[in-house]
Amino acid sequence: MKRVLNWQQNTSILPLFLKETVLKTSKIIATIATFAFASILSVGVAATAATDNNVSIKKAATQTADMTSGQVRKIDKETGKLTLKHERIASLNMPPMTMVFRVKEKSMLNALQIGDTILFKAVDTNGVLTITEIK
Ligand SMILES: [Cu+2]
Repeated sequence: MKRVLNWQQNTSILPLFLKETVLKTSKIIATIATFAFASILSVGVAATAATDNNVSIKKAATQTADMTSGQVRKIDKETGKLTLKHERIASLNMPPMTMVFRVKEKSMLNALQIGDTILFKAVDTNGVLTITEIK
């Protein structure tokens, strides 16, 4: 009858160095498994990031570089103020919201009507958010 060596049952008869080798191998296999799993996770995260990028690129295409899309809610030609419901303004790190802006030139408001969707560029000048350009 052929005798099958089972290391778990026969560890007492195995030389010490062999037992250590078996333990080390188990640890290495566990480490490799962990790395493999981590790699699969990173690939998953990278794929998700790529998808997000595609969405951003599509959005940017409709906005042009540093301009943001907004809808005109209120126009005050007297004071040169414009209320917009705007999308995220990347350059100002501002989430989407409805707010009042000052315009650089009151004449910029002449062509606008409530409900218009515009592209605008806003800058922070000493805490005052000013629209410098409207398309
Ligand atoms: Cu805002």
